[in-house]
Amino acid sequence: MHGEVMRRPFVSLSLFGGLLAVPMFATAQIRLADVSHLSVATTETALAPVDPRLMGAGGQVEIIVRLADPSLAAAQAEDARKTGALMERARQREHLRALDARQNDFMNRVRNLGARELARVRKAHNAVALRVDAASIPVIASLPGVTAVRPVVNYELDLAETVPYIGAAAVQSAGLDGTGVRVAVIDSGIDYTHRNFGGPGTVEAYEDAYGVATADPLNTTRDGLFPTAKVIEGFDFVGEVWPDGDLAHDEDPIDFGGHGTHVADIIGGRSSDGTHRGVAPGVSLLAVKACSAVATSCSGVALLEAMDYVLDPNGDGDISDAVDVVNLSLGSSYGQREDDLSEACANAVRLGVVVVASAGNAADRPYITGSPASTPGVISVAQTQVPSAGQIPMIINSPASIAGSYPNTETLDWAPVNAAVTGDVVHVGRGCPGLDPYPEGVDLNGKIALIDRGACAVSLKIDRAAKAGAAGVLFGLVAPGDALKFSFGGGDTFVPTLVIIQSYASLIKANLGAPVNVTISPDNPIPLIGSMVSSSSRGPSYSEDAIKPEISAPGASLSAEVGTGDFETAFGGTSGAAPMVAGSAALLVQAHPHWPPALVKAALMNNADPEIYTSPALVPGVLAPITRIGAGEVRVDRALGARTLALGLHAGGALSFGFDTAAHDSLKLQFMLVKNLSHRHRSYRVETEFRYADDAASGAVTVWAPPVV
Ligand SMILES: [Ca+2]
Ligand SMILES: [Ca+2]
Ligand SMILES: [Ca+2]
Repeated sequence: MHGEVMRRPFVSLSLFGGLLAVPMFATAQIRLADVSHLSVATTETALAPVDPRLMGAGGQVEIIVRLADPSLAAAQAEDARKTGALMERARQREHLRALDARQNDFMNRVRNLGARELARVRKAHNAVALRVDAASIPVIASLPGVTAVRPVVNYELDLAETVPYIGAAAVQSAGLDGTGVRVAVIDSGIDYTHRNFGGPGTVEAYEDAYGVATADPLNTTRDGLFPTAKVIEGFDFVGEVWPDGDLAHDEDPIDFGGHGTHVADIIGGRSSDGTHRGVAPGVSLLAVKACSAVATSCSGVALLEAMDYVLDPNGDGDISDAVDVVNLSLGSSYGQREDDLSEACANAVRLGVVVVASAGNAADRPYITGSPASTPGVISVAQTQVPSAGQIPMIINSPASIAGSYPNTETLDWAPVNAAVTGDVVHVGRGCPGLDPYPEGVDLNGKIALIDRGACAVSLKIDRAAKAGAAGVLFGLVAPGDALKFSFGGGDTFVPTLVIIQSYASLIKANLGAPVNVTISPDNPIPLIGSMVSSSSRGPSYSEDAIKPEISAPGASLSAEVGTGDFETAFGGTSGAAPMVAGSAALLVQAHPHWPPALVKAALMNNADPEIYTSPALVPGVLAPITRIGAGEVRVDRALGARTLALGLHAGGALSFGFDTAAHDSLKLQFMLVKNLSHRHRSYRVETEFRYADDAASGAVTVWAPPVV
């Protein structure tokens, strides 16, 4: 036993003394965690949609160009579905030859642009993969027959990264994959036609199941396409209209918004070709739709219906068929026990269902962590960085008086720093197109534009500066606080951009006479492995003063993108972290089908990695507070190897001593259960230590524990 639970008491008794003034209202509407990074390609121009991730790209890039003609699967899907007959082999070959000829025509055009063919596909998808100069993308998007231009997926950032990192690959190769375990995903539905759920993996298959618009009746009926071998049941408690209209029930929980599809894939995806695996690729999934198809909200009514449903999926009034694990990647900030969904979750846990919920994306603010994650028996999940993450600092080259590396920055997915740029800084003010004329005589050619936050979409400001010739952009905040991300709000021309904090912007402005020469470079980022994502919500829980979140996992896994057939995009926030833990729980349930949820939770918490840092870029070497990461980052392989478990008996797993005013001496006593899973006698020496040296030095808290158990 590592003894983490015993040597990490909640010792910050006085730290929270002044913090009860935190507003204790919860927002009225349950909301999905932030999905603003899931930007959508524009469609109002004559150009084919260009994925926003390609905007602002420079140099050689790898793209996939989707072509208009139906792929072989699409060409016969309609016939096959209506007649039950596939094309004859000769006709299939003829169709492939026709597609090949069109692809040849297309390639002849783009070779003139210097494009190099990487691959072409015609059966599940009609597309060509190219390596091309980014400057050619608008031309390619305007060619006849092109329907979409997207980046080639970078597999260094996908589940092949996060699944091994948390130990799940080792568990899978040892023979455990969640087979026989049923996991309910209460979310926006699941796109069960996607390749990563063993579906046909074509846009056409999705359209057969969902239709082509939210008003299409196909998304209310099963059409013989649902359930599937992977997504074995489900229900839609929301319909496609809410919150713009009434909730509506239907029997087809197919996803449109995309959130639930990502979550389900991270938990238990397994592609038909075997190349893509979630944490527990053998699980059976239930798609329980309680969140809007057209907004990021989840209905409080539908969520309760969903919780009823997961306890009795066959609706016969007998809950012996309750699911094994429930994932809720959603929440409401400042979660409290006076919450219907939290109560429903508590009842499910009591029945024996493992419930996993995201802690929230409301950042490092004490008590802000949301419900239902704040429910004692629920496993609350914080978000840590994926192993490959890195932070790009702003480098000031001159003047010498301020030269150096400035790490408090953020990058923007739609204006990525994909090449190094160096230049003198020109301050253009707020810079809103049509609202804020640039200062007289400004020349941005080859320069780095410093733009102030405010008044209009960040992307429109960057678009304007890029079109004026700027080589890069520093986007300066105008109020104190850490750097933050901004979502895409229009525009089509982008250059490498860093968001910088107010003090950096002020420093530059004060030295502009010099001039100030700056480099923005993707080379040598500060590694962020083993650290918090700044947006992950902090605990403790409001109602119980208990340790929440309780565990963490890397978010931002590359995972299934709804309605695309076989595409994947990065999915982050604690919404992406919770399913890593839900999948891990499923592996434990398979190994130990009789364990109550408290033991599953204890195994995960006892064996997590506590060496997680706050921010290697901003405060190197400072461990993250327990109220941000709980027991640490999940390691499911270690959890499965546990021979002894230790769990607190009062606060849902951890040993939490709660809040105290520290105005007088007080003594707090808590008990924990130590469970020997082996058939041998074991004894452990118990040691206590403080997480921070200044806590130990203050002498404010004395911890006693039995020396041996
Ligand atoms: Ca349908
Ligand atoms: Ca539906
Ligand atoms: Ca039943």
